[in-house]
Amino acid sequence: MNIGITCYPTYGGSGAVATELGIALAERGHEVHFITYRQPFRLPSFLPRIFFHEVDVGRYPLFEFPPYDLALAVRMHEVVRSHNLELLHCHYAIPHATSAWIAREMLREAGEDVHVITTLHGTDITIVGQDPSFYPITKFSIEKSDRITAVSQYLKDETCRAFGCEGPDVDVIHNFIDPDVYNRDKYPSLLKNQFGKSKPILMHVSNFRTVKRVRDVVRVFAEVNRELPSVLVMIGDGPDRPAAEEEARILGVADSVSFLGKLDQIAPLLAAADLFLLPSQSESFGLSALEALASGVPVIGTDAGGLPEVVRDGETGVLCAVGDIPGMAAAAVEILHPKRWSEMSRLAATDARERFSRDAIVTKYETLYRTSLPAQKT
Ligand code: GMT
Repeated sequence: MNIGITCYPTYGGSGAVATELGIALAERGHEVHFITYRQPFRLPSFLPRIFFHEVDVGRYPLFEFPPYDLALAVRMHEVVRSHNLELLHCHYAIPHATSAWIAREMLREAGEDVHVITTLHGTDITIVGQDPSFYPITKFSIEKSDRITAVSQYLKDETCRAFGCEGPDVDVIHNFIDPDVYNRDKYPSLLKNQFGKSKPILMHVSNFRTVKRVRDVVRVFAEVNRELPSVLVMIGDGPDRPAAEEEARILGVADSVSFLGKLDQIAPLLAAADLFLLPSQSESFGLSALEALASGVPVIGTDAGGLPEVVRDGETGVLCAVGDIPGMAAAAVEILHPKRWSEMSRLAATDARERFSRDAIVTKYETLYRTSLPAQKT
């Protein structure tokens, strides 16, 4: 198949999933065209059967807000025609699914067509999509897609609750990991060399948005550190990073907290972590938690959204109520007992591989494509 993929190309789980899906599809012989404003961050410079089409939003003095959505629709339309794409797979509804609808309408005017599949990832449904300024266009774009997938059962239910289920059925296709990449045994322990082997390493990876509650990460760490001297490694960047840094200073733990900023290769760092902290307000799936589990890192998180579908509470991690700092800290200390940690770490890596391995999940997308395309196109 010739497949177009549109995603947010910078940091974020939806871009990571879209890119890794594209890479896996190309490995299976499909031709994959990424259509977006920048080269996706997990895409290496060259891979066979993968192409990148940059969306350029020209500047014009009148455009205080350059219309990316329209430029994207025009590029989609052009790439579909010039590369005979059979389907456009949009990751994150806004504005990608809307642009795809425009591109498809333009094609239909000329008697041509393309299939539009939209994968819902999270705040496109739970926050931004429900904002009154976006709600009607989000609902419209979902209903106009040929097929919809959601990355968790929670997100599917939330989509039906908030937007109704009048559009196409929503298929749940969970996120996935490459078990060869997220493998604890594969990497030298760079962080242990830096911080010493005796102190447990707690880790958080995110884009530091409010929904991630990064202050809570530092608060949980401060309580753990009082009982069990440890270090906290914070990876990523975003609007709430200054708040997290301030919290570390206020709580007197700044010397034990390292903010590493945005990094592309997370697997070698996860391989050195002892615990992963994800105290999010809401998390449709929690790809970073899955990557941690696959790396043998138990997760302390919240029982919010789709996280309970990823973390087996009490077995591969512990999930507490949002904001329950003492509960999360107590669970962390308990898990860090060597015997308990070894059991959980082993189970986390096994469970992640059994339920969320790349091959099985990519096959689900492939099957979805094949069953949803008109017969002559498969
Ligand atoms: O929806 C977002 O806020 C952005 C998105 C992203 O690009 O990181 O995150 C969502 O999609 C990920 C990939 O499917 C999920 O693992 C994250 O849980 C989800 N984020 C939220 O629900 C907050």
